[in-house]
Amino acid sequence: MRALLINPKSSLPIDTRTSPSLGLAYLAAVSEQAGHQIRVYDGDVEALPLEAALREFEPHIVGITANTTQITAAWRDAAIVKQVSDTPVVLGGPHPTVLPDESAAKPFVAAVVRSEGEATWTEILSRLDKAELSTTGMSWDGILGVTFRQADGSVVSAPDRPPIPVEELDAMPFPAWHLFRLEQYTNLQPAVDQVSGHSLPILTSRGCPYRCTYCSQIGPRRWRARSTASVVAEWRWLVKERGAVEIGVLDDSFNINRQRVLEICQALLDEGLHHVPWIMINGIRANLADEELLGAMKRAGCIRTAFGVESGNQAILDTVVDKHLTLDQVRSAFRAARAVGLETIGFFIIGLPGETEATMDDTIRLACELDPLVANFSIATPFPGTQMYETVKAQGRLLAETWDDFVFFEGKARFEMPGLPADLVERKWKEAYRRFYLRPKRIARTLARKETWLQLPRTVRMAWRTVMG
Ligand code: B12
Repeated sequence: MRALLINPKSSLPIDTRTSPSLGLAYLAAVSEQAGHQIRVYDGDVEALPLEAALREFEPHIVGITANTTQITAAWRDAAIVKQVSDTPVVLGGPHPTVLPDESAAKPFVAAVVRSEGEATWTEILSRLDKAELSTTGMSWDGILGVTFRQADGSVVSAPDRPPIPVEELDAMPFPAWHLFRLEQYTNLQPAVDQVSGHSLPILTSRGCPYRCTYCSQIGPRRWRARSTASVVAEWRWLVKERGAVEIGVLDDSFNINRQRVLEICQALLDEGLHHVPWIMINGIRANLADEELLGAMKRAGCIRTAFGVESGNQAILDTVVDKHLTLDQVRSAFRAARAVGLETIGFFIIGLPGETEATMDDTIRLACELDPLVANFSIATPFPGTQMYETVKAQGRLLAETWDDFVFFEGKARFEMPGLPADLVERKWKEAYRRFYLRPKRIARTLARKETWLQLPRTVRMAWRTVMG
């Protein structure tokens, strides 16, 4: 059967062409393995309008991925599918996972797939095949992990599908990058890297044992890791077969098992793959990083690591973020990264529930003290599926009016709490960027990097928007 997988066009004020969707690449790979024909339509890079792609490919089913900022666009695309034909549309990804009923109730959505989608999606394709490609002859009943609308209009959810068992992760096919127009993407961190060639992501483990309050809980808590052999086989394939000149590790928590990281690094060295630079897209745990581990990463080709610091105030980290991290651990991880010559990115959040001007100042001061290559300050955004969302709904006031407003790049606070007005947060967020990036030492460092000059138009545009906007 023919299935079309869509990443809806983003309306964010950032470049979302940094990375092709790994979720869709996995869904495409398992569908192809099951004998289906797949077309991937990434709205961010496609030249062809969706209607034309639908007429050209004539899919029997359409799957759309969406996080919160994409959900309105996903509904728009689903409605377009319905205008063109009667093809069933299935939604999946973080937003439908945390709020499945909302999407399943839409007349243009046939079903929602919650959480990890590979097995559920292939089961849907196989049922549709058996029903001779007609949803009227097909039952959604009993497909684990699915939420759908019944004939009487009520929405029901089948029980959750158990996560892919750890021992089966290695058997997964590699992501189907051949279905993506890879030349249309930038690279994974275009603000700081100048890469000519494909820069591709890899997922070496799934899940996260921590439960930080700002993070959407879209999957099981249990951390499941692929074996070193499987990770390195994909790494080799990305470099040798898919032409990757840079690799970005996308794991939520890459360094939960120290021994595994050391083994992966040793294997990359043994295979001569350390000549291809790699970076961490998500923060690794600072409490589990030391000089030995970071040194091994550096020797294995890692050029840059990120750390989720979030706040410079210990009480906020403990009681608001539930981060299980001390500021001493943060300082020591950054020191260790510097000692082994790794570049760093620090992720910080401004305006968490319970913050005051003083705690936000602590965060800005800590960022300046740690002095990473990139300090990324987000305005706290209560995405659905997070504990922060529940806290704000119970004790504060959401200012976002639509799901499209759930972005922090525009310098707008999306909620207020008693004692934490939006204008204070917005002011501190701008101040954070100004105080961090406009230090003389910092300006000198930025000017000394060749990438700054190669990326000049982009850097000026971003700096202008942040500082003046
Ligand atoms: C990489 C990444 C990005 C990249 C996106 C690259 C890309 N094109 O995918 C960038 C940096 C651009 C990004 C940006 C943002 N991101 Co982001 N990102 C991630 C991250 C770290 C990994 C995503 C990933 O590849 N996962 C691995 C794949 C295998 O999983 P997956 O995509 O979820 O897909 C699986 C299932 O969801 C499901 N599935 C997904 N789609 C579909 C579709 C169908 C039909 C079916 C059946 C199943 C299905 O099956 C897949 C395979 O198991 C996640 C964290 C995480 N753990 O997922 C956050 C995450 C997705 N991001 C998040 C957020 C909030 C954002 C931003 C909104 C941030 C902001 N403030 O603006 C922006 C929005 C960007 C946009 N396009 O609109 C949240 C989403 C929360 C929510 N409620 O929506 C997450 C979950 C982080 C978190 N835990 O809070 N992000």
